[in-house]
Amino acid sequence: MPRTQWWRDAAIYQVYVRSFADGDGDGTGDLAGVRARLPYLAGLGVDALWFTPWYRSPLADGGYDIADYRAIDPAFGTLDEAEKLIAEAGGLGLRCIVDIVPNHVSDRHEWFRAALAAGPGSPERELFHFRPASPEPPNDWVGEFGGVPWSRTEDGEWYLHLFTPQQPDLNWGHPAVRREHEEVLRFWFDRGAAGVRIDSAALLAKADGLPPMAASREHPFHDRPELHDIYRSWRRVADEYGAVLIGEVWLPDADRFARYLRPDELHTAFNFDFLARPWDPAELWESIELTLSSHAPVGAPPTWVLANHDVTRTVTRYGRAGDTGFAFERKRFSVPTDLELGTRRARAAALLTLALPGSVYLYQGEELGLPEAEIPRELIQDPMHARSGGTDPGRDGCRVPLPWDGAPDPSWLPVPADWAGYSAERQARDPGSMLNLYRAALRLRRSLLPAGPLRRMRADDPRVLCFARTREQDGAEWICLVNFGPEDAAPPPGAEPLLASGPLSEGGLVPQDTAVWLRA
Ligand code: TEU
Repeated sequence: MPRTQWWRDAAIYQVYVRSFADGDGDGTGDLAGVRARLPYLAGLGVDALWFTPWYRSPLADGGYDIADYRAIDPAFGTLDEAEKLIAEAGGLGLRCIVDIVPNHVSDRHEWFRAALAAGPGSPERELFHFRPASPEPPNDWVGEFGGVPWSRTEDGEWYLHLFTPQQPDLNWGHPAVRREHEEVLRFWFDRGAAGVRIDSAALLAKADGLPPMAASREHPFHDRPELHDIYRSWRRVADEYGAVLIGEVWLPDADRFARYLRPDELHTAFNFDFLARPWDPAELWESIELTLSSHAPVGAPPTWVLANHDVTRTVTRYGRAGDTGFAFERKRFSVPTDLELGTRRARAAALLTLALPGSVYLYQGEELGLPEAEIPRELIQDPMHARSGGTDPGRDGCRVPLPWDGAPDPSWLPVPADWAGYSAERQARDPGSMLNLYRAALRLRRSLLPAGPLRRMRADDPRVLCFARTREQDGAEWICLVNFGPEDAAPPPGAEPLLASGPLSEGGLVPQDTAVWLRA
C-alpha cells in the first residue's frame, strides 16, 4: 500500500459487526459475514474499515462493554478469523481499524470480578473507582447516559460508571491500567490493525479525589489535562508500528478539541460539529470554516462524519425539523419525517463531504440510504432506552442489520418489511441508487486526490455552497456546488459536470438540494 499518511484523505467505512452481514444465519452479524462481503467493500471504493468492538462481551452496550480485549466474542467468531479477515482485507487494499474502549470494562472482565471478590480496601479495587459504603452516592456527577453514575456492590461499596452499571470505569491514575492498554494496542497492531478508534477518548481521566461538579472549576471528567500524557505514550506505541490513532473526542470547543491532534498525540479525531448542524448553507459553511481553521494550526487533517452507530440515520435526520442526530433530548419516537426530502439531501451531503479536504467516515448502510428504523418498544435493546426511563428510543434504530438481498431474514433487531427495496442487491442493479452514487463518488474522488485546500466560490450567494480544489497531479480544478435554494443555480461557466447527486435541470442547472461535482 503506497502512501504512508493514508489516513489524511481516506474514506473509512464503519462496520457495526453485529449488524453488517450474518455468515452463519443465526440472526447476528459475524466475521464470516464480513469476510464474505469484503469484495463488496473493496468495490464500494473505501480505503479502510473500522470495526466496532468485536471482543468477548456480554453485549450490555452493544460490545462497548468488553470482557476480554484479546478475544473475539463467540457470537462473532474467533481470533483466528479476525486475523484472516485483516489479512484478506489487506489483500484487497483495505486497512483495518479496531475499536479500543479504554474508559471502562465490562463488569464481567476478570479485573472487575477480582475486585468484587477481593472486597473493600483491596488492591484489586484500586484499578476502578470504588468508594466506601454510604447512604448517598459519593458525588453529584451525572452519567453520560443520564442518571447517577454510581452503583453499589453487595458489600455496600459504590463504584463509578459513566455509562451503564455493567461498564465500571477504570482508574487511569493507576499504572497497571496504562500498562495493560498499551499491551492491548500492541496485541492488535501485531495482528495487522492499521490503527485504533479510541472510544470516549476525552473521558478517561478523572479529577483527583472525584470532587463534586459544583466544587470543580474545570469539569471533573471531561477533557482533563492528564489525558494528554496518556495519548503521548499511546502515540509512541503507534509510531513503532506506523499505526494511526483516531479519537472519539466529543468536545464543543474546537480549539480544545484540536489540542489532542498533535504530532505526538492523536493523528485524527471525529468531527461531530458538522454532524450536529441542520441542512442549512450558513450553518454548514460555518462548521466547515471552524473545522478547517481549528485543524490548520496543528496540521491535522479534518474529518467528516455524517452518521455512526449512535446517531439518527442521515436521510431521516435531514428529513425532519430539529433533529441534530444525537440521542436523548433530541431523539424521539414517531417524529414526522419526509424521507424523499431527506434522501435528496443525504445524496447531496455525500458529495459535499466527499469533496472536502480530509478524511471521511461512512457508516454502514448510509451507502444504501437506510432510514432510521422505528423499533417496537418491547424489542429495544439499547441500554440508553432504559436509562432514559423509556422516553428515548435509544440508538437501535440506526443499528438494524443491513438488507443484502430480497426479504430480510429474522435477526437480533427486526428489519422493517419494506427494506427489501433498500437491498444492496437491488440497488446494485439500479443506476440511480444511493449505492451507485456512493460507488461513483468514491471512485471519482480517488482519481481526483490528492488535491489542494479548498477555495470558496460564490461566497456572496447565500443559497449555494461552492468551492474548488486543485488536483495536484495536473492542476485540474475540481468544483463542488450544492444548491440549497428553491431556484435552480447555474454552475460556473464552462465547467463540465462530472457527477451529480440528482437529475440536473435543462441547461445543466442545479436544482434545490442537489450537489454537483464539476471540472473547470
Ligand atoms: O460513545 C460515547 C458517547 O456517547 C459519549 O461519550 C458522549 O459523551 C455522549 O453520548 C454525548 O451525548 C461511545 C460509543 O460510540 C457508544 O456506542 C457507547 O455506548 C459509549 O461510547 C460507551 O462505550
